[in-house]
Amino acid sequence: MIKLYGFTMSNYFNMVKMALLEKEIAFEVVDIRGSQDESFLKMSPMGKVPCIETEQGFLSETNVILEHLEDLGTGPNLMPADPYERAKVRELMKELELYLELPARTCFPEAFFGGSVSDEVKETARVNLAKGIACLKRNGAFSPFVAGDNFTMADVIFQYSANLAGAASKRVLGMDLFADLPEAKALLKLIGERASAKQVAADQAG
Ligand SMILES: N[C@@H](CCC(=O)N[C@@H](CS)C(=O)NCC(=O)O)C(=O)O
Repeated sequence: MIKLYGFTMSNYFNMVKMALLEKEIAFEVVDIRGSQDESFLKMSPMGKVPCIETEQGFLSETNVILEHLEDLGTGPNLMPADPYERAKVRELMKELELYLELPARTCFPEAFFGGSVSDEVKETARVNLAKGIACLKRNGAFSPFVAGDNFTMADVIFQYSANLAGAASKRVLGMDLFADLPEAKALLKLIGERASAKQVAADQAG
């Protein structure tokens, strides 16, 4: 059985957990934080969570794990069969990580961990997040899911990036990240109603 390493407050961990639940793949959780311990680096070379342990070995990096789960070929399809459509979903997955998650993450120390970030970091985050949202507005379908009619791996990433990015932007930048993209707010709500999202939320609440 697949082992999922990480902790419930990690949004990346929750992406993989949602994908496992959606694809009805049996798994067990190993509650662990990322670290630079030699033993952990053997499982996850950058010392980050999540990583998974399969019968063949370990895998890290969330988008790679999500694609691997799809490649196992079981459960509901979370990627389109058509190569171009599949690539478009991958494009959105990448855009969400690079242009939404990562700029928002620069504000996390102040938003969630009791630290503070400099005005320079905030200004850079504000500019980059505005570009990321513009990209999502241009490239996302939101009909109702990020890539179109069907729930895909892009929605898995969207759910756990957009929720924290929205909260961090509000707290640190005083910015309503999705003011110009109400479809994103509606989609967060829609995905939040799925059984997988409810399970993730329940596990988070302990
Ligand atoms: N690129 C990684 C990022 C994962 C990540 O940043 N995980 C955080 C927890 S949400 C972590 O392990 N941080 C510990 C660290 O950076 O040392 C992925 O896609 O999985």
